[in-house]
Amino acid sequence: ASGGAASGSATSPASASRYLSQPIIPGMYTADPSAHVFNNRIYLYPSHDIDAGVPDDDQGSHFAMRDYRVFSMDRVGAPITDHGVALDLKDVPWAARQLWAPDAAEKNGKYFLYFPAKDRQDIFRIGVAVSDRPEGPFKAEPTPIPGSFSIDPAIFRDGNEHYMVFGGIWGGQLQRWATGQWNPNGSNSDLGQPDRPALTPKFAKMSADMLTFAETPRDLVIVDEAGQPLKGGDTSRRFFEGAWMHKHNGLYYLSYSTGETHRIVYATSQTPYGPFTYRGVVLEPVQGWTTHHSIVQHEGKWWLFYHDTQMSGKTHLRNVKVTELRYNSDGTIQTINPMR
Ligand code: FUB
Repeated sequence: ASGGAASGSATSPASASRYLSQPIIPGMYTADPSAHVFNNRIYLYPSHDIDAGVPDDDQGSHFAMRDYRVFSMDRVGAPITDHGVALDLKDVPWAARQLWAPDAAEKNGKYFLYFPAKDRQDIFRIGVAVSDRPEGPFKAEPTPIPGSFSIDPAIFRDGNEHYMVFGGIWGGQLQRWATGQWNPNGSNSDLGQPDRPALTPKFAKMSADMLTFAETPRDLVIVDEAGQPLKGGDTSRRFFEGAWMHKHNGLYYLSYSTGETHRIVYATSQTPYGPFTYRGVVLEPVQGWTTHHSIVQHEGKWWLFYHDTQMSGKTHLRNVKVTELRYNSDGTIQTINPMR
């Protein structure tokens, strides 16, 4: 995430447009909504935004969240249950600050909450916490997932296997891991090589117990229509943060935020490991700097959960929304305009 100097650059004036959807969680600020269906109920695992008084910068320091809450609903449009605090920063032994976008998974009746946080060296790692119930509370493992780094974990289930896609550039620090090792003197933005292949989301199969990676994370390469990797300078299409994977009609879809160009875009592949071919825009810019989504199927329809800043007008105080996602018969996704 960023949202410092560029804060507000994607903001469409509310007076000029009508919002497509309204906030679904009143009374508090929530963002980065990861939705899953467990026991035929939709569970939401968002970030819980607060005003921590941290000044804006281009590393997203003002996103200084301290806990996670879980929400659920029978179906989209039904009343939403707030299950309260599911995990608190003070109960994560290794984490120092900034609980960013989480996700969750179920396996064999156990529920796993995956979350990024900065450790005491100010390096983003990804942790896991476990519960017997989808709403938690979750108990954090004592250390981050070994070999984890950067932000925005999203769990994709394919048959009996679970995979994690993760990563984010700029404040998400992915560029500092370009060699496979942490570079403390690395860039605050990207590789600074606009004509070279862009950084990619990372992807790893999870271990049988869901607590570690079963393999070294791999690159999810995203290519253009000519089969060439998207370049670092292709800022309207290249990966920035907030990746999500889903499967529709046997095709794998990788969707993500383009960061400073404020779009959710997508690419498709015949395999979860890619390469993924860029296909188009899922969601045009929302109000606010960040944009982050998830896609879930429930009761025969597909839903896009996302956020904007309608309730606050402030880039770090966001609110979750949902709208229907539609596919064309050729598998392409119909682009959604959040301000219509
Ligand atoms: O919520 C903090 C960060 O903002 C998330 O991790 C990013 O995806 C962006 O939404």
